[in-house]
Amino acid sequence: MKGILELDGALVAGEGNFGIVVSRFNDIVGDRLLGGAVDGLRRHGVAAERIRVVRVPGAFELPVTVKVMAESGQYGALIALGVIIRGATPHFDFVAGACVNGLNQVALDSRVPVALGVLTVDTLEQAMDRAGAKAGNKGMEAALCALEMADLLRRLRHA
Ligand code: INI
Repeated sequence: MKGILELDGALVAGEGNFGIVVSRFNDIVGDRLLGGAVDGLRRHGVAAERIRVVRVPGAFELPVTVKVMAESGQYGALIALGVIIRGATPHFDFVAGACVNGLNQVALDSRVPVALGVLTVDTLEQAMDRAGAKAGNKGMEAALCALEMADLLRRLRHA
């Protein structure tokens, strides 16, 4: 619109490193999310040397790990990948809630964008569908979000 400053992020490699934290729990799916995320970054020109992959036991461990990385000042954006599958007990809700709320808090506190590539699903089939089968690859989507947000926040800081 005329006279109005509009800003958004571009899907560019930009500068700084990209950190990917992936949980080993349900790693048959997690590895596919990781492949999608790395592919998304590489296809947009991010050199392999600028990508760091860190593995944690489960989704519950993602926030503290992402927080330490965010506080290091080495990353333009971080990508959290995991798979939480609903079981017969309330455990799913506790793990999923702590994970998603924790990741959000890290992004707000650190001002480093955190892309949420954590699947919360009812079945392994739903997870596979979202990790490269019928419903795209949420790891790839998270990587594109990380690229866009890294560029947007860089622009906002310099606007
Ligand atoms: N971790 C996951 O990443 N996904 C799950 O589905 C899951 N379930 O269902 O229990 C899960 N639990 C482990 C949790 O993330 C921690 O690693 C564990 O509690 C140790 O802190």
